Amino acid sequence: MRTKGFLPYGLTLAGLAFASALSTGAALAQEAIDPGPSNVVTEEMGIPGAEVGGPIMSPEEYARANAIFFQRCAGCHGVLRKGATGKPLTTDKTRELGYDYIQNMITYGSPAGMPNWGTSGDLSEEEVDLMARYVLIDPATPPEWGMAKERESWKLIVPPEDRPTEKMNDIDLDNIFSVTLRDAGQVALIDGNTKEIITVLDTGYAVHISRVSASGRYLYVIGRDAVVDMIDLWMKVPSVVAEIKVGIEARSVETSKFEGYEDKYAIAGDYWPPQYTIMDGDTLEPLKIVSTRGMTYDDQEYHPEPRVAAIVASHQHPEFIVNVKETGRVLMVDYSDLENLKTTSIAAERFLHDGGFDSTGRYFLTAANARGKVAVVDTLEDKLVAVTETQGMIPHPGRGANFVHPVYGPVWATSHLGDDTISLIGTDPVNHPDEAWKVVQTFYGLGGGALFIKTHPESNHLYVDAALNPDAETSGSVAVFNIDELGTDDPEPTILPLAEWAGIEGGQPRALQPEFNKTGDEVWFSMWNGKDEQSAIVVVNDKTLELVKVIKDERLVTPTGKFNVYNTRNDVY
Ligand code: DHE
Repeated sequence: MRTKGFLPYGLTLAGLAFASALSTGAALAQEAIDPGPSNVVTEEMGIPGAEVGGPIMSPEEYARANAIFFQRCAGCHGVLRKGATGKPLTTDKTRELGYDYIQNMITYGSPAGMPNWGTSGDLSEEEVDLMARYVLIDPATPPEWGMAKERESWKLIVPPEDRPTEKMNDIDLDNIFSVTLRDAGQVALIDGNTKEIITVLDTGYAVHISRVSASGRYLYVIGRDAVVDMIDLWMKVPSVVAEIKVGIEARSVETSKFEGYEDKYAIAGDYWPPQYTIMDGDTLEPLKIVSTRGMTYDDQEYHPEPRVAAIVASHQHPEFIVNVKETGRVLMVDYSDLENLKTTSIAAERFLHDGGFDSTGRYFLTAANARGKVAVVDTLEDKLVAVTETQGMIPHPGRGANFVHPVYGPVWATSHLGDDTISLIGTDPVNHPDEAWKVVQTFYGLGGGALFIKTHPESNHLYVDAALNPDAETSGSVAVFNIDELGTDDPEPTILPLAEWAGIEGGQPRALQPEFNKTGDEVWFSMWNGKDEQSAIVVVNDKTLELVKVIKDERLVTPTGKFNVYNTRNDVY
């Protein structure tokens, strides 16, 4: 039995035999560990507290824990552990909770959205123990990443003049799915018609999202390690033509879509350092880096780590719409004059995360997930329109789902990470002014741990996953609602047991992120399993809700996000 409090092994700081060795922790750590795929951080950070006789772990352990923290935990809890989607893990909190509580939480997770890292097999018992000790130590601050480092990392693999002048393949580019192979550090491009893998490309680690240039020619992907890869879909076999590392931790990338600026710029947002980079859309040459550090929108206190979450490209102005999580600001970044950069800073809500447009492309709805709200921005007027309580715990829409409700007219839907609530928000201020920006209906999906919700203009179905639910049967299934039947009080979903259909044995394959094909008659799901387990993609007929195909291939390692080129390019969701 471990003691509650800071010293899990019942040791005193002064009594640690290896304490003196820790003052050289950084140097040792550099040599001793496998830095992992995303860990510039690990290489440059010493152990906080080492100089005063702590902490309670060896430099080797600390470096490993750092690697795991940046790969698994920092996204929700923050690099400085101040919390956002996940709870704060600063030592005033963790030492109060104590080792046992933390070890249990990491092992079993919670229905409120904390993954069951231990029982799912993602972390071994020994790694859970390591992480429980690690969060009892103060966080270290990782290094900065400015223009010199960005330029040094920039590789123009095929310059624009050496690229094809016309499409060199007969692939239906609009129906390609760009599929993240998370733990392999790759994306698979899958032909949406034949369902064959076209190619598998090396990218940054754990690509978070794929976005497509306005012309549909270039695909941009960003790894968790902030490596952006640009893929030319016109080549005989689509290939990476440029690459850059824009920081240390990142989640978002987007391209300029306004008329006259098609394919001209790309933008990437960092979690660490908190900043965004605007790049040349043809080459990824970095042009402008802007820090997001500053004052929170409400208390107006300085925040050292306001991370860039979702970015979308405005259809109304030459602007990128940049969510800054911790300050609660939506930045409308005008890219028409990069030298004299104009930015409208919209005070929205904390902690902004993901979101998407309404069906008209004018309004941007984005989750302030730790506050249970959705902020609505009018991208024509560049103004906040509403901040709406979603009535569920931790709204997590992905880009959300737009459809016409039988009673309330056009709505946008979000699911929730913290519980099974699905909330519909009215989006038509002209014909349904009483419902606009209000929650018009809530009903219930499969369980907590829902990450993504999706429909398509051609579909009469609304799909919701529960990918992070600790229960294997729940996380392996998806709930489908008939949109025509949403007029009733408590609509009942059809449950599709996708893990069973996929016929995967072993691990906990999680049904993740519904994504439609171009024509909207098929919907694809990732069956996301452990790195050493079998994963798959399951394709379902949207009209009949029957299985079309299970795509299995040994190259499909940990598939997560899937992005249909046409739907992503045109913001169809
Ligand atoms: Fe995501 C979207 C951040 C965990 C898969 N995720 C996003 C976006 C952000 C984000 C900011 C919106 C990008 C945009 O639109 O520009 N995600 C985070 C986190 O901070 C978080 C909570 C923790 C972390 O450590 O990363 C997190 N996300 C996950 C996962 O665990 C998922 C399931 C697998 C993974 O790769 O780590 C995951 N996130 C996705 C996917 C999208 C996404 C598939 C795009 C959904 C869409 O349909 O647009």
